[in-house]
Amino acid sequence: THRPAALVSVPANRPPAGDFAADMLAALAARPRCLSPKYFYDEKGSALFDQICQLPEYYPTRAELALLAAHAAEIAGQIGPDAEIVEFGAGSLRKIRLLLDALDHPVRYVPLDISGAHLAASAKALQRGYPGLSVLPVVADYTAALPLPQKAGGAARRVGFFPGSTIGNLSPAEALAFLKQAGRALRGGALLLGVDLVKDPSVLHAAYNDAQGVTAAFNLNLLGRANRELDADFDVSGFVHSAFYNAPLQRVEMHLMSRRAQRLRVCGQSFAFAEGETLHTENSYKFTMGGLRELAVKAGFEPGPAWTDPQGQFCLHWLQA
Ligand code: AVJ
Repeated sequence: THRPAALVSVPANRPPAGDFAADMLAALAARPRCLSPKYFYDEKGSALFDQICQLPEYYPTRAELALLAAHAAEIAGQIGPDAEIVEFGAGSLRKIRLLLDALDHPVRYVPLDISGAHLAASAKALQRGYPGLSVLPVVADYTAALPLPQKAGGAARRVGFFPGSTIGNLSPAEALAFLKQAGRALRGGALLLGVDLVKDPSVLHAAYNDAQGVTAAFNLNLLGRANRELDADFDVSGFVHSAFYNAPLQRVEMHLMSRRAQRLRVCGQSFAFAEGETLHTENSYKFTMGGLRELAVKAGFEPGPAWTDPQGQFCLHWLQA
């Protein structure tokens, strides 16, 4: 395919929404104590997450990459020529390469991510490999609002890519609201959505309790981040990583559990933790094929083909917007 000469890459320059200090104070004052997982992703957290994706126990990344590699041509056929691709929660931009390599003349790629420095570096590296593609990184909390630029001139359609089962971080109500919003932004195009599937709880448990302790470090980094960025004095060794599958709610929960009764200060305010008390840091919802399609229909999409592996670990859904 012939690509135009190198187009300009606009640097990531929008401040991410969200207020770590205010949200942490609110979480500590609430019962139960619960904080959004978006605060995991400072530079250190983003690097730890990339390490999680390489862990032997953490199957979702490998399963999804294998699906993308196996079905790239078919997916590219669904996307069609001259498309603009918008990726939500783009991270290190590994998965998109499999799609870009299969696509017929993609016009523009717009990765959205909350982690600014990480996104800028990844976008720069991607741009080097695809000199003819316009790459426009946008730093954004896409769960709060979708600050999408106008569709690129010359783009036949706009297709969203939301891989990694990141949608599993949202409650069912939030996921529905996000999908409705994404559907409006992508109308006339489609969303390629990757979701982790309900499976044997022991497999899920291992994926979030890896032997090397990387997931524990990722979870505990939230307290380190608070100490670095907020006026906080968490004793990181006074908390332990706790992750388990909540079967009735179809989700893995991650918590930081206090090892002992302790007091700490954040932004001049004092808080107490009892022994065993937790800060709930993440939900990771798991889906069934039917459940996801039902959710997509509710949000106004028309489900198309879905690609899954023989073990039923992970699923990529094509949803017409
Ligand atoms: C990026 C939200 C999809 O839920 O599996 C990995 C984050 N947390 N290990 C997930 C995560 C602990 C991940 N998502």
